[in-house]
Amino acid sequence: MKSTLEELAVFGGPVAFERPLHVGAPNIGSRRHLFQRLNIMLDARWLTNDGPYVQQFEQAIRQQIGIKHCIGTCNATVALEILVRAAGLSGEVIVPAFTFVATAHALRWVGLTPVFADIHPSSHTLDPAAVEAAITPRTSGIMAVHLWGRPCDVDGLEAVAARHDLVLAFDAAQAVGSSYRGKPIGQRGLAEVLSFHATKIVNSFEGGAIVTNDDELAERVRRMRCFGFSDYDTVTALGINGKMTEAAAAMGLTSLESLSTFVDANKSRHELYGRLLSGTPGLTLLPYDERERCNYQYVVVEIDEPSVGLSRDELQRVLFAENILARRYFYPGCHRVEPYASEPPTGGWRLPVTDRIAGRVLCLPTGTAASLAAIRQICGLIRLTLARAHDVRRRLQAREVAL
Ligand code: T4K
Repeated sequence: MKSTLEELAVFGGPVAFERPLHVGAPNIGSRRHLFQRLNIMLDARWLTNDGPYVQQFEQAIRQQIGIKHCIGTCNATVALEILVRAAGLSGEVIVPAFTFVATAHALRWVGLTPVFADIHPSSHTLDPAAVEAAITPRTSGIMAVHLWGRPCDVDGLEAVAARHDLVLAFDAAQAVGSSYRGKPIGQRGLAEVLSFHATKIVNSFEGGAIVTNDDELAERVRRMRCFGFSDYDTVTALGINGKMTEAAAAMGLTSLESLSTFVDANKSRHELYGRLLSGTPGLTLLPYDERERCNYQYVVVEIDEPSVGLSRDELQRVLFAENILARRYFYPGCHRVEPYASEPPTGGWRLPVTDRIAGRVLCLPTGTAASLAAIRQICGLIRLTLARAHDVRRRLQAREVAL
C-alpha cells in the first residue's frame, strides 16, 4: 500500500495496476450455460428475428419485473427511439441533463426537442418542481431517468404528468434489479426502457427492452422493432430494425441467472468502499436506500473541492496514472454537449444543481471484475491523495508548468 506522495504514479512512482481497472468491466456469468445455449442456437440455425431465446429472455424479464409486456431490442437507445415514436410524442420532452447522453440523443434523433430540467442534489434525478417549471404548450411528455440504479421520484413525477396531461416514461437503463417502493422498477408510467449493455448488471453484450402494461403500445412497439411488419409479409406502419439477436438473448438469459450473485458482489464492494472511505474529509459516497432492492451498480463519490482543496478532476488524474480508470459520469451534462450546447433556450440553460453535481462526481470500479483487494488499494490511494491534497495540487501544478 502506498504511503508517500513520491510513490504515486503521477509523481513517478510505480503504477498500482498493471492492467487498466475499468468502471464498467462486464459481469460474465456461467460460460458453460452460455456456450450450451450458443451451440443449441447454431444447431437450430435460428440467429435472430424474434427467435426462441429472445422470447425466453422477454418472458424472464416479464416475470422478474411483474409486467405484461417486454419487447427486447438491439440496445436501449433504439428502444427509447421506438418508444417515443410509438407513444406518439411530439414537440418537447422534458429530460434531465444529468444522464448518459443517449437519453437526450434518442429524442433528438427522432425529431423531438429535449428540454432539460434540473435534478435534486441528493438523488441526482429529476426534481418534479423543476420539471413543472419547464412545461410549455409544446411539451408532450417527460422522460425521467433512474440514475445509478436508484429510482427517481416516480410519485412526484406522476403527479406533475397527471396535472398537465403529459405522457410519463422512464429510462431505466441503469436500474435492472432495483425497486421503487418495494416493487421492481419497470412497472410505472406508460413504459420503461431497460439496457442490457455489456457494462450493465444484466448484459446481453448489447441489448435493451421496452416494458409496459399497455397492450396497444406493446403491439405498436413490436411492429416498429421489425420494420413495421404485422405478420409474415404485411407492413402496416413505419418501422426500423431494432431486433435483439439470439446470441444476445442467450447471453441475457445467462446473465439474468446470475443477477443475485452480481448484486451481492456489487453490494459487498459498495460496503467496502463505504467502510474504507468513511470519514474522509470532503468525500461523500452516494448511499443506496437499504429499504429498497438495489443493484448497487455504480460506486459514486462526490468530491467537495472547497473543503478538500483538490478537485474531482485532479483526483481523477492521480487515479488514472495508477491505471484506475475512474469516470466523470455524466460530465458536463447533456446541455453542455452538442448539439444542445449550441441551441440553448432564450436566457440559456439554467441547471445549477446539474452543473454543481457534474463537477463533483466520480465513479469508481466495481462489479465482479474489481477484486476486494483492488478496492482496498483504490481506497488507500484516495485517502493518501486527499489527506495530502494541498501538496498533491502543488505538485500537479508544478508538473504542468514543467511540461
Ligand atoms: N440511458 C441511460 C441512462 C444509460 O446509462 C444508457 C447507457 C443508455 C440510455 C443507452 O443504453 P444502450 O444503448 O448502451 O443500451 C457506457 C455504456 O456504453 C452505456 O451503455 C451506459 N449507458 C453508460 C453509462 O456507460 P461509456 O461511454 O462509459 O463507454 P464504454 O461502454 O465504452 O465503457 C464503459 C466502461 O466499461 C469503461 O470503463 C470500459 C469498460 N468496458 C466496456 C466494455 C464495452 C469493459 O471493460 N468491457 C467492455 O466490454 O458508456
